[in-house]
Amino acid sequence: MGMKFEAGMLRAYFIAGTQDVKDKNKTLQEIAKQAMEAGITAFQYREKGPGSLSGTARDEMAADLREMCSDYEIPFIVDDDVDLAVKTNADGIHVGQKDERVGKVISQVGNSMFVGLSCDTKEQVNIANNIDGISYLGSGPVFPTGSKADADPVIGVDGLAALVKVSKLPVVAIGGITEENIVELPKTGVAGVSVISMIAQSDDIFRSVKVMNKTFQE
Ligand code: TZP
Ligand code: MG
Repeated sequence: MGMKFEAGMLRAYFIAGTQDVKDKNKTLQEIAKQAMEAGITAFQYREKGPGSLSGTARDEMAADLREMCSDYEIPFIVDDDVDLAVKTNADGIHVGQKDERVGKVISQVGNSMFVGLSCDTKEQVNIANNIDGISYLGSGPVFPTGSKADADPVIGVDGLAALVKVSKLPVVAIGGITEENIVELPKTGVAGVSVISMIAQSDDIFRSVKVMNKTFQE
């Protein structure tokens, strides 16, 4: 059994894979370690798209990051890959609408880890509301993102608020969130934000993580 899900885990949620490291003088492990020291509340390993690792290199990276999360007592969440999640003893798995169907994932992982699901529309949220075994929802992209080539259309701050309103589960915002536009999000009722570039490409990871935690402090 991994860490039990709590909504506070969604406050400052960092998502990253090797493809998100643009400064070739840095490693993903170095960036993740700084983010953990700075106080992120969850880490998702998402190795996907151009520049991502596969095979043994990916498994070794996952094992490194898994161990760091354990050391810092931060939930380790795997994007989209049940086998990798099971192999690494992940605390959680996150799936999208286009990934393996969430019901199948829930039955595969049982109660060994928690499950997060991305939802873009109110219809998807209503379906998720009636599925047992989902712990939290991720939104569709709130702002335009440079980190996902096949991202769904932007939903905007109003679209985000509409999803939160119908959701029975805590919602984490995603997509194009910066230290500037993050101030627009608490009024929507989201539990927090999940970001790639705001941390992976930050010139000051401590400052960036502090902004996330301060914006959503209880
Ligand atoms: N899903 C929807 S947008 C996105 C993902 C994985 C990318 C978010 O990255 P960034 O850099 O925080 O916009
Ligand atoms: Mg996905």
